Amino acid sequence: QPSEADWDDLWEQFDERRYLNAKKWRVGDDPYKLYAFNQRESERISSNRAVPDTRHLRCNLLVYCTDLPPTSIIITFHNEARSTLLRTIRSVLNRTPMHLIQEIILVDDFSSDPDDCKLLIKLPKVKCVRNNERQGLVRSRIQGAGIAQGTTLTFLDSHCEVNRDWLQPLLHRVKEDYTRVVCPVIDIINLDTFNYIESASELRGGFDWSLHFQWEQLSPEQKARRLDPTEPIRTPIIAGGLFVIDKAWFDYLGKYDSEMDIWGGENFEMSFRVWMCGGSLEIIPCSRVGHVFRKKHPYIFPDGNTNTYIKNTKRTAEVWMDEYKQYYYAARPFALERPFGNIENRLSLRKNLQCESFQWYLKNVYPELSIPKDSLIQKGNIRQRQKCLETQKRKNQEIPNLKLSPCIKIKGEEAKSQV
Ligand code: LR7
Ligand code: MN
Repeated sequence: QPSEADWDDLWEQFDERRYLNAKKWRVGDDPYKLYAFNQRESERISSNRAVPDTRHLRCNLLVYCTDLPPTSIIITFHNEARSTLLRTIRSVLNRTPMHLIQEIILVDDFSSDPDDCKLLIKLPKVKCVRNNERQGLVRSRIQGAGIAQGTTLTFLDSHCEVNRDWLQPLLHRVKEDYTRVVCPVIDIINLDTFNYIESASELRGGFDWSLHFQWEQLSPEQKARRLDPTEPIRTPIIAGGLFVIDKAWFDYLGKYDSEMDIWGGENFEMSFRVWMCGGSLEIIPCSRVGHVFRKKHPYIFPDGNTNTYIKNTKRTAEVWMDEYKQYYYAARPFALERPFGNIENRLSLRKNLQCESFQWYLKNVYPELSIPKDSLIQKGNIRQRQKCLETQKRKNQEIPNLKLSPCIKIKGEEAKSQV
């Protein structure tokens, strides 16, 4: 670890004030306008600030492998505030043993100002690559992973602050078993005050059939079974932004679905894939990282928010959810008619990896997700005397024609709904 004096030298060379001052909030401007959090407050807070140690006391008793391999930290961003981006990096440099950092790879996803990223390469370990076109976070992460030299990849959002000893417990779990994909507990950095707030640790990731992510309390039984508060929590899904994965395992599992745009859905795709193809997901209570949670996106979605989310989740449903995708469509009928690109590659990936079925996932990983009884989608025939409503598949068209014709397709099944 560099000495205190060396650090001071480094920061002087970097000239933090110049970096921050060039893009400062100005009196009279709406401090929420550019980033959907309080830019003014963020700039008032030092990049070097301490954060409260939010870990359980018992975490101090744990001992981690001493020969953990260094990791490549990958941070992608599109028009991130300089103050938060810098604080993310500085918190990493301050609170991570240097020998565990292979490099910090910043992927600038075509932000308006290339200097946001470029000026940061003066900092130790920091590299910067820039997309010459907006790619979205998925392709940006693939890009970052592609140049990573470490044996593990550590992904972070661009507005985080890591807590004390955050990295060791994550790397330790992956070293023990490379098929584990592990996340810290995500503390809350308040978007108005930038206070660092401890979040509940007995939570895991869950979702509903519309593929909407939500944090879930552990059930009373799950809580009762946890004798040790430092024990990892197996989670059906990860929030998406903050995790460590073995690099070879990431590559082997098919990285990410590179056809996913801008934001959203990739955490479902990755979570289903990891579980169904032989890995596991867990949250490590002794690792804590703060994140600025926002209420809206500060950036533009070229194809629109909803369209993009639907495209990404529809690709997930089509590739990974088998017959259960009907419940996704029932929850999001709008998705039925939306284009979602070609999924051949992802289907053959799934086949080659010989992954389990979605039914297996539901049974073994997320039995709490109940199957809707009154789904909007019902099976049956629509019938008028001897005639039935039948579909005629048209070439090159997803939605078939409907017409009344003699009921030929009925095979013993009683019509459920009659006209
Ligand atoms: O076009 C883009 N290009 C990018 O590089 C759009 C975004 N980004 C970057 C962005 O600068 C940020 O660093 O991608 C990161 C995530 O975007 P945010 O911070 O605007 O979104 P978020 O915090 O709501 O994102 C959560 O869900 C996303 C779904 O696609 C990703 O998985 C994020 O990584 C994820 N963040 C977390 O998991 C942190 C905890 C939040 C929760 C729950
Ligand atoms: Mn974020």
